[in-house]
Amino acid sequence: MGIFDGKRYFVYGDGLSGRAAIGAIKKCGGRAKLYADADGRFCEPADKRYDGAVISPGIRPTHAVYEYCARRGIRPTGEAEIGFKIAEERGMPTVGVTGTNGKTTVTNLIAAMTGGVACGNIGYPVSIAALKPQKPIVCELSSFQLYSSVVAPDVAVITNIASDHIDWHGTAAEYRACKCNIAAHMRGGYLVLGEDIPVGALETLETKAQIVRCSTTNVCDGAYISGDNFYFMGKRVCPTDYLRLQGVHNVKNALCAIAAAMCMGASSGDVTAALSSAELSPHRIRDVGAACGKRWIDDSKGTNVAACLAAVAQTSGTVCLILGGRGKATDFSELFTAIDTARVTEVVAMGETAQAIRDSAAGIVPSLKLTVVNGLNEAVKIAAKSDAQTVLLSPACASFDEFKSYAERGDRFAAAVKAIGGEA
Ligand code: UMA
Repeated sequence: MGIFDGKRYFVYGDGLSGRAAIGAIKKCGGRAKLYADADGRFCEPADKRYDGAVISPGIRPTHAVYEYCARRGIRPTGEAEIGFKIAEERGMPTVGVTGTNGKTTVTNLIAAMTGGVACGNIGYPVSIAALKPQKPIVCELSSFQLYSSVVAPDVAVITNIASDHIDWHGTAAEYRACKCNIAAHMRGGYLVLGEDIPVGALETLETKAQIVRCSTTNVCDGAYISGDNFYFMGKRVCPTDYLRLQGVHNVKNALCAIAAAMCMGASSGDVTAALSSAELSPHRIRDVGAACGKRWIDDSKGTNVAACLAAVAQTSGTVCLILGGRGKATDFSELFTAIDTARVTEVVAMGETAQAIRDSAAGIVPSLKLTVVNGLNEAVKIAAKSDAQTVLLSPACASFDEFKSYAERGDRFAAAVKAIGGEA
């Protein structure tokens, strides 16, 4: 296949997506060279004639590579765009899923409901998935990917919009605008909107797609709950208690998935089977055992305020909340304004954001008991002494100040709980 026949790209970023893009472009007839920062500095491509630049999602808009492309008239793009182009060329149906939270759960559910392959930001590059035997592509798309890539899925989903990644995008408006990009280039098809999208958050949304709504409370043109059943466009799908995943946020995730999958032609049977066999993502509100007379919950994947609040809502009894890590220009006042201090009786703040968390709590909930610690192990030791019934690690921050990933942070949390006597 030669959709990149005669095309020359440079790929910037030697990570998962950069290496996948190199392979995909070459397999499809093009030429591509890989570059990445050397000693923390921009490494200028040697050759000057390129048809495009594939820039990795972790690279910020302020990086010199974007300025380099602008100066030379080279169009910046992303690995997701390469993947979607290949999928489209091969006639594979495509779904794109974005949003602040719930992306991975919704992506996995839609893939299960449609017999598709879950890929993208989830850790499996879409440009690899698109070259495998034909199946529907169900791609999780981050705001970073939607900054550089032009995609036009058959069905797009925006699960919800809250505040995240402000350090990367510069402003909340820019972050929201990138989310809206998921539907900006669609030539038809469907755009599924989850119910937690604040009025005004889609101010830049322009799309030719048909809007499909989701609601836990009202009958709507899309997926909704009536009585104890899930419905789609007036047709009963299945009882709500078929959904294996717990928590209101997962009911909202399920509605998005039902709407997207049924827009793709999935049957009630396909949808029901997927809802009743769904597995929780690792490190998302996972009980890792009992120790020191309390339950310990790993929500290391809770890397923003909205995710943390959803985790608190799903946790029972009084809670000692472990917060902190690497900030994303996070506004912790959103957390302390919303938090119920009758339930969250204690906070342990760790990592680079510990002082900002302490300052924010002191201004809004001065009576809340809060301890600043150096790192996760110390946080676990302090939490073990609290009076709360549950200890919840839901940091509302990225992990990169102390760990390689949120998964490593969650694994280390579980190990620390085990070390103080944790039992399943
Ligand atoms: N690099 C530079 N200069 C920089 C930054 C990076 O040269 O300033 C280069 C380095 O060579 C480095 C490489 O870029 O090795 C890393 O690229 P990357 O950070 O874009 O990461 P990838 O390995 O390509 O993984 C990316 C996504 N990473 C990010 O968006 C940060 C992965 O999402 C995704 O799974 C993968 O593509 C496949 O699609 C991770 C993520 O944390 C899990 N996503 C964020 C999130 O979910 O919150 C958005």
